[in-house]
Amino acid sequence: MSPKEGSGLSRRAWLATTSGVIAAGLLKTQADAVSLVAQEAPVVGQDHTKVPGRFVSELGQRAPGERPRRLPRTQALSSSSRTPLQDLHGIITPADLHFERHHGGVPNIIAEEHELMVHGMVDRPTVFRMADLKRYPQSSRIHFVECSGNGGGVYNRDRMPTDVTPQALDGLLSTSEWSGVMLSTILREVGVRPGASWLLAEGGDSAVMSRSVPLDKAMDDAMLAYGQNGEAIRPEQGYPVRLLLPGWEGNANVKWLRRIEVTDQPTMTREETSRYTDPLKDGTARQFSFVMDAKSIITFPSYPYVLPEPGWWEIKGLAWTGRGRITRVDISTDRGVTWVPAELQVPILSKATVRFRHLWEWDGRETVILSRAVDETGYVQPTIQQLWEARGERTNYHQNHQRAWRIGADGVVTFGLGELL
Ligand SMILES: Nc1nc2c(c(=O)[nH]1)N[C@H]1C(S)=C(S)[C@@H](COP(=O)(O)O)O[C@H]1N2
Ligand SMILES: [Mo]
Repeated sequence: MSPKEGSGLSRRAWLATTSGVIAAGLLKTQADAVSLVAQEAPVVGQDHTKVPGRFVSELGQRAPGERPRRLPRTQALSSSSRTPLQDLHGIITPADLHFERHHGGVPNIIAEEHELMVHGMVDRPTVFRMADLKRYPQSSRIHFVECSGNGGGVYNRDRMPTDVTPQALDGLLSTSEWSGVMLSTILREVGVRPGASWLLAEGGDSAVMSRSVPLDKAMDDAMLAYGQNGEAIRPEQGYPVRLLLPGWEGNANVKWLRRIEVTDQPTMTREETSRYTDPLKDGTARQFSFVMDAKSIITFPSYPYVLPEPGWWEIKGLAWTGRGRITRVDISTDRGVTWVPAELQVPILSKATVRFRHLWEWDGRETVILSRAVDETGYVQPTIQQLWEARGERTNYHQNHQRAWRIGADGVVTFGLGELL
């Protein structure tokens, strides 16, 4: 056997690492052989039972052919990058593919220098170092983080593009196993005074991003997270510690957390007055729209896939809700006229993404496919018309309406929302 002719891959490397050199006795040690193999990219057609494999390494690496990327990679202080939802399996986002949203860039914080001050309406104002936080009981929980701007901005009634990927549309969504200390533990430690009802969370980045959080949420399931998928939280996600508010809009999940002030009212920071309020159709705006409503997206088939032939295809996607568990995801393969429940893939966790799948026999005719999530409160993911009817068309935040993909008779898949207007 030999490498395929004209493959462009190194025939020399193949010869060097297999029969030629080994048979000639030129390789003296196993290490000689491995170093030769390890330096070369995969060779098409190579018989891997005939050459030694790589040795162990301190850090693992992706297969060279697998290149999922966060997109776009803009160079600006205020910027974002999106998770390639269509390339992932299961519900956990690899830490290096977790979406990013920074208002003032990523600070290079040295964990040993970092301090978290907790003060205000408390009995014992305290400065915590990371080593202090890690002495408290640890919790680990799987939760999504989603920017409330997710899904907005890509389209509106006048501009309905068709070349939109799941990543471009809803890639400001990621799920991790977060580890840290429950905020309630720390608040009990400092002793919250009677009359307190809110707190201010402040970030240690150049944006000094700050948000007000109701005390109820802080005492319920809020976490000071220092771990992400088993390792230290990444700098892009708030190293060494972030506020995690499960199910609440990404913005309130303050990264690089350096200060918590317990108060008896919201502080009305810039991020909750000029930003992160939702204009309504009557000219008013709703404020403190913290909870992320139920949502779902089909990630396969989606743009830019092309279905090569009619027949059985598995529709796959993700559903999530900030109100608890997803109880059902319905699929329509006929433009929203009829719906059938998809299968939900375990685990089905509270305030975490859930995988759904539905086996579909495509008859080869043009159609539009949609998904619709239902959560444990009975909330049903609305159509875009229902969303516009309730909230008007002037906000880019909390755009959780049903997503749609058009399947052409030629199998070409495109963003299909425009088909339904
Ligand atoms: N300190 C600080 N916290 C922050 C931000 C920021 O710019 N600075 N961005 C917020 C926004 S808008 C979102 S959507 C999430 C994004 O979290 P991620 O970058 O870990 O995905 O962090 C929030 N927390
Ligand atoms: Mo955000």
